[in-house]
Amino acid sequence: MLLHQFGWNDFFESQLAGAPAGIPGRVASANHGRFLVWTEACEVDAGVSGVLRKSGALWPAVGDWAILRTDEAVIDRVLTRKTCVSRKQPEREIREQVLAANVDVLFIVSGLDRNYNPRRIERFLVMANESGARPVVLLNKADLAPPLKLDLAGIVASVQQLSPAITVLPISARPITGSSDHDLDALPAQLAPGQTAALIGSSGVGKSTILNRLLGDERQRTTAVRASDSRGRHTTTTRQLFRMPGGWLLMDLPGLREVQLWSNMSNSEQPRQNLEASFDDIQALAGSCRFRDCTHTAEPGCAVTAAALDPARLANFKKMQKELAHLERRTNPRLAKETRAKGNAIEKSVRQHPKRDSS
Ligand SMILES: Nc1nc2c(ncn2[C@@H]2O[C@H](COP(=O)(O)OP(=O)(O)OP(=O)(O)O)[C@@H](O)[C@H]2O)c(=O)[nH]1
Ligand SMILES: [Mg+2]
Ligand SMILES: [Zn+2]
Repeated sequence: MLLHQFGWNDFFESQLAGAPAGIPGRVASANHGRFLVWTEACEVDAGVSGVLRKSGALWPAVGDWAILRTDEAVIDRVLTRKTCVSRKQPEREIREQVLAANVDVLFIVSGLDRNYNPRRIERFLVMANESGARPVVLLNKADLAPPLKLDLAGIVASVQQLSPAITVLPISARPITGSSDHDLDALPAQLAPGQTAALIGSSGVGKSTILNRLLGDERQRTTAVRASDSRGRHTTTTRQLFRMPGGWLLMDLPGLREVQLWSNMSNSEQPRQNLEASFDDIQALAGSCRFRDCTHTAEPGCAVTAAALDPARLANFKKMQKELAHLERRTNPRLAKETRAKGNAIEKSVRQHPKRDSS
């Protein structure tokens, strides 16, 4: 019964059939190879079994469902994830870093101060799309709109335009005296009991302040941003899951300096399709490109390059496209070979087709 309050459902239950006995629990925080796991009976500080360590099977991440030994605080197995928020590790090494597992709603938090950057929001939307979680953009610090003379309605509309299907909420984690405008009530309304959300964004955008306000308790430390450029101080340093009033779960994450994309290269078409799916306007135009697998770079008859898109948005799309192509070549040599062959075929086809326009 209690497990459902931590987000347990049929998707995870079905993975127990035929498996050796163990105790399921949710990973609530991680610290240097030790994991705080919530089980039905208690909170356990657990390690990871030697077999799991060596096997290369799923390594526990915050939000995961883990199977513990019945007689020892040891994780033997991590259940298949429903969703997974990942990025490429910031170092040169080409590796996935899982930021949050089994998240239903990804709160993409942006400050309305000098942190605001639509290109970064676009990048987070691609990340959300890749993860399987539903993105909700939170434009925090709405209380600063009047003193900063911001056109709040205009900003909300322009973020909404980035992807018409998403939810965009202007909020203020600092209560505005004498007003209930932009309060945080809209957040719990995005989740059903047992569902999980995570707060993602740069340092200083107010993720921990939002969590504290919703909890009604100063559980997480917060620090003022630098006045000159609104940059945060990287106050939160561990990923941690919290149980919220109303029965949903919320994960606070450390602020991200870099958001390099990660993609599971199970299918060579997939990363490109996922990227296009976060750019509705580009996706709609791509259908009219002469080549079905047009990369919208230098192909003739490309409807995307011919359209009057915001140049900054198109440049951001192309930057991410390059990043994913690079990742693909580095992680899958077979795909790299296929890509080369496809490139040769396109070149041949271009040579055979007389140019119909000058794009
Ligand atoms: N004016 C205003 N300030 C806010 C609001 N929300 C948060 N802040 C302030 O912004 C600063 C940074 O807030 P944090 O909650 O520490 O930011 P964070 O996103 O958790 O930062 P990291 O943990 O470093 O990633 C604090 O001084 C907060 O009081 C808001 O709605 N309005
Ligand atoms: Mg924080
Ligand atoms: Zn094209």
